[in-house]
Amino acid sequence: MTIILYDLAAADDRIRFSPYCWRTKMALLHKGLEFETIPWRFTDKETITPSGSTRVPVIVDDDKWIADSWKIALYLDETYPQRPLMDGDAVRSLCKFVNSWCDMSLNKALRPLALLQVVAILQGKDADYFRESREARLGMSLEASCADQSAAHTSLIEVLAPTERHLSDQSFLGGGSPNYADYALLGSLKWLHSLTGDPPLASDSAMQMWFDRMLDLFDGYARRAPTAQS
Ligand SMILES: N[C@@H](CCC(=O)N[C@@H](CS)C(=O)NCC(=O)O)C(=O)O
Repeated sequence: MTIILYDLAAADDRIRFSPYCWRTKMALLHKGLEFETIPWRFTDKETITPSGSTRVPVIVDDDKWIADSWKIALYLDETYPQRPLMDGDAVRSLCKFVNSWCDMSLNKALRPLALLQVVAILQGKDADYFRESREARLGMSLEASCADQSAAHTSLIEVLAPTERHLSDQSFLGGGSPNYADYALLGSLKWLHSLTGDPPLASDSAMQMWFDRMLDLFDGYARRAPTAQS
């Protein structure tokens, strides 16, 4: 049975830029499950009402609706134990930490590099909703929050210092092969990549080499996905 994934899209259906939906797509690919994505926009709330959520990713698997990228990852490992995303309690626990670090630290550092680019690829009521909701949350205009791009680049390098060190002598956060921690990290960087075509990583960095490896996975699925610049 094909799993349905509601996947955040720009005005152009082909541009899929949600960091959380990217986690879920990579997780589904890792498990080798068949899935179909449905383009979803910020104001399409009714279409995902059965999930009990107003946010994506949402999956529908055999009439079961599941929302939230972390809950979806747990559901997939429980329901389809082959090719685990998180093999055992200890790995699951560390992946949960990486997931929270991406949500709370990395995505925050990426925001000033991403928010204005998001408005630029939305249209009409979605662009209005995104601007109003984010400005209310930030307590300032998007322009003000994105004003200092140079400081934002410096913060991003600082936030990524631990992953740079971690990846300097191994291929993936998970070790010799990727696990859900890699997909959480990829999701965040793929957010910026989908918007700008280029996450700002130094070309000789361990992070850039890791990012290239991640884009190559699953026949280059994440590399082939169109960006707002392609
Ligand atoms: N904790 C959730 C976060 C999901 C989330 O924030 N999704 C965004 C898209 S990137 C969304 O649907 N936003 C809808 C809105 O802002 O109304 C997860 O991991 O799935």
